[in-house]
Amino acid sequence: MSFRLLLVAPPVLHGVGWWSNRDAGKPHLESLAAHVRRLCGADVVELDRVDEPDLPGALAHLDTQLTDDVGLVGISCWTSLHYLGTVAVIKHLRATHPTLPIVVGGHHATALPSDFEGLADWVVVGDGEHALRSLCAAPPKRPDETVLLKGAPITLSDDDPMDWTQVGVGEQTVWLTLSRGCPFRCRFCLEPLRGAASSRYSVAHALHIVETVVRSQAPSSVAFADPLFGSNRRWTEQFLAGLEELALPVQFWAETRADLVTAELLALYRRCGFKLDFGLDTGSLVMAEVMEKAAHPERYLRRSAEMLRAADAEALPHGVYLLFNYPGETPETTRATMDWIRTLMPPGGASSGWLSAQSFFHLPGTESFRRMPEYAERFGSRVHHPRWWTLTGDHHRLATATLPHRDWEGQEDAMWGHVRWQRGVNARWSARWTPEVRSFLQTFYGQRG
Ligand code: B12
Ligand code: SF4
Repeated sequence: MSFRLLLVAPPVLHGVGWWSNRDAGKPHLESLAAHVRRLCGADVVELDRVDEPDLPGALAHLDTQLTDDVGLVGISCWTSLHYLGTVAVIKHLRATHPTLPIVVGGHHATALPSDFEGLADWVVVGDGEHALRSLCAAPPKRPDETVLLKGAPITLSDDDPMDWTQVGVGEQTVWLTLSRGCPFRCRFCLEPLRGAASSRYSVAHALHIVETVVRSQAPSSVAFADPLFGSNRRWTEQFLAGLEELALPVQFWAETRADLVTAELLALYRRCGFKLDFGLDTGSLVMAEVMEKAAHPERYLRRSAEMLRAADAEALPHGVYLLFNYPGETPETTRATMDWIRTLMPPGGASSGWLSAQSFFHLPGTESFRRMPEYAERFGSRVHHPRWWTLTGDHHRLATATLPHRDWEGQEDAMWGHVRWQRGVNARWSARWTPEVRSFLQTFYGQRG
């Protein structure tokens, strides 16, 4: 093997609360490494969780990995929170190893490749597997200027190059991606604009992957990093039926939509040992339409309410995710969502849910990012820090500093009323958890620290 590729997860420099859960795995880097291993050596370096959280500590750790055989460094600007860490790593490498070629990829790089102009040698837009393979075919040389590489979408097939006995080694939670792509077009999400192809492993291969990972690594949980788990009903039913038969001694986690499930599926998810998170986002008909949550917002909310009640009746541990303050949100739509949530829990019923209410953040690569000028005109929306990822400071505070609608002017503090409201809802919901649900969630969160 002529050279080695280092795939670097850069430090997250201003994530504060946003990045508090450092339990995110690296299925993206594991997939990239597996796809080039026949051409060169490939290793993953995680600077987002080195012992020293400070930048000098992270760079010192990187230096220990930079042996003479390293011929290419790939940096994953996976989210916009990674931007300043990516720039810091590039500058460090340029100062210490000026001839070493650098390629950058990831969701932020895909959304704004121009952010790396004059910094990286190559910027990969989209899925990185094919583009990286072409770069690694021979030891790469630095080009004169930054070159944009359009990554061809990856299609998952059962003939995959992954060594599943090696993914997430030593992790309590192993992250697995069994499908790519999503058929929906929610405007706050980056998936619809990045042009990923829709593909998935066959049910038999997916079950083989999960079984191999669990038997070889004995994790306490398996989390699915699919953009939208359960987007294909038939596949999901067959996969869960197979998983139930395997009776593996782990807990599972996935993110899906309430309008995609059925009461039978919810029961199957529970019997398999899942905690399921539902990206509901809003209970307001107006906002469901603005966010483009579904082609028929009324049907979306009706179906979601039925299924969230069914999840409680089934005692399936689950999370309900809301996104307040998306452009167009008014005090009325906020109240509509809160009223809608109240209808989920009739007096005296049992619960197995937990509510997570977030405030909209401005993310490059999304339809909402593209539409800001339109929202400004239509709703009077404003984004106070349009390039927050380039600023130093609390990134969560900077990215969420927006005015969703002119109706909030003069009462901006009230926009954050959902934080206190959420606490009250969770106190009521958790008081109604059964002992089984409580014990499941204690184990689930206990593992994550
Ligand atoms: C699953 C997931 C998570 C999981 C973690 C998954 C994991 N890796 O462990 C959880 C739920 C923890 C999570 C959290 C967050 N997430 Co998230 N997440 C996703 C999701 C749905 C799938 C990611 C995934 O694993 N895909 C499959 C893997 C195999 O590939 P991939 O990530 O797509 O990477 C490919 C390319 O980006 C490229 N690539 C990546 N790195 C590199 C490097 C090089 C050198 C090259 C050449 C190419 C390349 O090639 C890869 C392989 O094809 C994406 C949306 C999506 N559709 O992708 C959002 C997404 C990445 N998340 C996002 C965000 C913002 C977050 C949070 C900050 C959100 C929050 N509310 O707190 C947190 C971060 C906190 C944390 N501690 O991680 C945004 C990023 C957008 C942006 N501009 O920043 C996305 C795009 C969702 C969105 N809103 O649109 N997330
Ligand atoms: S938020 Fe979920 S359902 Fe909506 S487009 Fe993104 S991945 Fe698909």
